[in-house]
Amino acid sequence: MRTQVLIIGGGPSGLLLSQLLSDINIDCLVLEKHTKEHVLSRIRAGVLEEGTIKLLKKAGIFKRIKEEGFSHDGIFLSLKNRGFRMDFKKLINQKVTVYGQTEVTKDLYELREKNNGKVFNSVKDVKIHEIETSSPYVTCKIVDKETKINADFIIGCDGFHGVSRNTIPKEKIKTFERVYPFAWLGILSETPPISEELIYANHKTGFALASMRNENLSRYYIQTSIDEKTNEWSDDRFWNEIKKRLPEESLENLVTGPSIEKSLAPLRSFVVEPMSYGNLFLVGDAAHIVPPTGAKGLNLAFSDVNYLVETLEEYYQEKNKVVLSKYSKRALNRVWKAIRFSWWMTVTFHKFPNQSDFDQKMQETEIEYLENSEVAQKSFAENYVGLPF
Ligand code: RFL
Ligand code: PHB
Repeated sequence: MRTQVLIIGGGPSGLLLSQLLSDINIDCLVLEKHTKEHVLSRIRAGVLEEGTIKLLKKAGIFKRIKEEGFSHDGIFLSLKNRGFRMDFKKLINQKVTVYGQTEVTKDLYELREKNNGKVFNSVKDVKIHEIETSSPYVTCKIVDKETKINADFIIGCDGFHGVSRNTIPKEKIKTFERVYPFAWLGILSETPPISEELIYANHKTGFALASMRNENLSRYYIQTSIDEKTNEWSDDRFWNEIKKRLPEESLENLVTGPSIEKSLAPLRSFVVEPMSYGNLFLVGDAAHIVPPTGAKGLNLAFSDVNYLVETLEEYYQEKNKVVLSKYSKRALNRVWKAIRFSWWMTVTFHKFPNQSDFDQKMQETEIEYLENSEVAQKSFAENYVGLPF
């Protein structure tokens, strides 16, 4: 088998990349380790930036986002059970859209199927070869049949635990990492959301986030220790804990009910530099991880996709390998800014083990400054709605 661009990973970034490349007549195929059902069972991101929406529109999947997504002009931040609103529309005339990653991925799968895109699921033993040469290839098992696929380029869209990044010799890349000493316990519940907009809360017992998927589907998270077991968190225990952390004035709107999903996510900041090696390019979580506090991971994966499509388009027009080095530079420039914002949100809103009184005061002062300074709010808003790409 042969293709121009071989994409490893059929998550949101792999699927979007394959659609946008097909749209400009670059031949590509996607190899995904899991079944489509498994990929669509993962509950992850909820907030889409304007740039992401523009890119999804360009790819041709806006209908359902427009009908079912929610435009949010602001968010609430809360300190010591008292909330205040950040009005993005008033501050910078921008908004975000609440529409789940699961739905984005479903829309992308449907579009690839409609356009006869080549997406292979349940592909095992993906191995990358000869990325330093001009004839890289991948070997894998497609429905238990050993397969070799030659390509011009191999793209790692295979997430943090994929194979692509680890194919690059250690001495050719530098990694930057911070692992946070806590996790997020998230639940999905078929109850109306507590608030029309998201609430991010700093509380002495830990961070809490109230988010949503639709009028009757709420998504809540609380900070817990990393070694927590989800089966030790009954729904009652979760609701009691989150009630302590959210703003007091919102609690009268809290509708509790059984959870339909419960999961624990560790928090980490991670970047690999550069984001390419030879004819291998890394995209999204394969190259960088942000803690979910800033709602940036999926959006960042999609801005990588945008830069890579532009780079590959230029390459195939000009057949000049020099243009390929632009991708990593352009992507990293934006990645580091999202890493900074997500790190800042994380260290400002979470309780650290043995946090000193001084550190506590710094968190409180950061949030109070934000509440009272329009300049600080504008800077926050610019980052939260997403820097342009
Ligand atoms: P994904 O989604 O991990 O997809 C990678 C795909 O590659 C496949 N794969 C392989 N395929 C073939 N061979 C192999 N050897 C393979 N190894 C892996 C996997 O099966 C998978 O299908 O990476 P991608 O596409 O880069 O997308 C990144 C996003 O998923 C991620 O950044 C976001 O979910 C992060 N995130 C959020 N991002 C936002 O922009 N806004 C949010 O509000 C937000 N909230 C979140 C989040 C992530 C969370 N968790 C669970 C980490 C909230 C949470 C709780
Ligand atoms: C979500 O709805 O899952 C969500 C929203 C905002 C975040 C993280 C996750 O910052």
